[in-house]
Amino acid sequence: MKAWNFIDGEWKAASSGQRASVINPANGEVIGEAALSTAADIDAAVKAAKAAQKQWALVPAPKRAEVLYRVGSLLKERKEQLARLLTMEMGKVIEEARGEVQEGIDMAFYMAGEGRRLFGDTTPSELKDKFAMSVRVPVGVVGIITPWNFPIAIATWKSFPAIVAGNAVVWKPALETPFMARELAAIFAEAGLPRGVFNVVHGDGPTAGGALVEHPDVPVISFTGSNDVGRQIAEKCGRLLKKVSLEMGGKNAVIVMDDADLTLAVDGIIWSAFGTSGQRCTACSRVIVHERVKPELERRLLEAVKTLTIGNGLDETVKVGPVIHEEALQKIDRYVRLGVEEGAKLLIGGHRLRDDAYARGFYYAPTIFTDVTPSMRIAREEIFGPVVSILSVGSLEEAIAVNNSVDYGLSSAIFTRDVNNVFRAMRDLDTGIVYVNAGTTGAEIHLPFGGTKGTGNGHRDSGVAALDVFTEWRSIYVDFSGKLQRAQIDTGD
Ligand code: UN1
Repeated sequence: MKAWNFIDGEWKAASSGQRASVINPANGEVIGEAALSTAADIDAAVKAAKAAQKQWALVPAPKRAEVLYRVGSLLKERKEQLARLLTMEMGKVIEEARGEVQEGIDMAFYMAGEGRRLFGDTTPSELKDKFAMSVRVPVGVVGIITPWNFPIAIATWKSFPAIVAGNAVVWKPALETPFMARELAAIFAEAGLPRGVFNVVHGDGPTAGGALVEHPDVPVISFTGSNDVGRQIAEKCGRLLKKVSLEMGGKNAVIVMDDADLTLAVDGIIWSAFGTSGQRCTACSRVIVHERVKPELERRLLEAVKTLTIGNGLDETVKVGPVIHEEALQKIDRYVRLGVEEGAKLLIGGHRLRDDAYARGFYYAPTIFTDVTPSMRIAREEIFGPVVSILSVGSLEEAIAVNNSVDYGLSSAIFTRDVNNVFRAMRDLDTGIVYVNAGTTGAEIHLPFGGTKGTGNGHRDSGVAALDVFTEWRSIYVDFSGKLQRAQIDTGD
């Protein structure tokens, strides 16, 4: 399999001729190769996008939306095939891969609806015979940079609103997962999107991503990935006065109060901590439990972890797949060693899986630490693997304070049956997403997705909020009085 660039409606190898191997994390096999592009390829894509965007912006938005409806239908038709390919390049279990493709389908139909909305405001003017309104206008060429953990869903959160709003896109997907990008580009072409409106350039972050960020004809960058890279992008965009939307890490917690339904809490924790092998920015990596139920919760979590089947995600019975690559395995393992050094107690896991069945893939045992304190690094830093830390507290106030004490603010969850606890948590948890009696993952596409503090920079993906990233507001005043009327002065006072 090959994943070449998609520029101006054509498949092209990188201009340098370079390519990178794509590895299936479940078994270490090379499944194909992707173009390893340079600034020249980015430039070609931006040129094509810039030319195409001018025409695309003139297509009525409801017509633009018709392309998205067709994209949604094609994604739906190919859901199973896409899900299998997704599992092969990324490793997540097939059921989750289907869910991820579904997220793209949902986004297509939802954003297509925006073709007939894209609402602005009309508002009275302070002057006679004058009309005032605000409308959304496209920004031009949008640069999108996405991670490997959601190779298609995150791209849909960003490209669909950009395209329905009349922009053209240059997308630099993660090099680990180029095939979902290839499939999405092919679907756009089949759905009748004019050439040049959606372009894909594969490559590594510093070279291809860097060139996209720096390109003078790309006024907006939308990035999902690590905090470190996000900061570098923000610095560059700040210097270039570009609009930049950043969606970065999380250190998401599930709070379990002493009145919680523990069976439900365990289900929520296991799903959100070990689903996608913990490689979601929304993954639960902390459990903040009321001390009265701590022993019982630990006992039940241990029991539940032992039932998790680990292996190749294409096997329907497997619940936890591999992590993305060797480097990720080593990072996870370093954090686990650090947790032990810091004095946390390892309840279960804490090692990579090396038996025959796992030998060639990248597998880490689901890991639980307990007696973790809020100042330990394993309780503060994003590990991005199947590792969860249990911290105990004596009250709701303390639980909320511990939740809020980290540098991130993406998602949080509380299990309780007390309505007062619920409303306090809804008010005081400092995260962009709050769940009540559910784990920390599972955001739906029609709500804003993003977080506070180190998780982002105030923008949101998905939902109508995403349109704010990909449009400028234009305020328009129409004076039909036939004379000069000066605002704030000729108001007749
Ligand atoms: C991510 O991990 O970057 O809420 C996205 C969720 C998914 C999206 C996660 N719908 O867990």
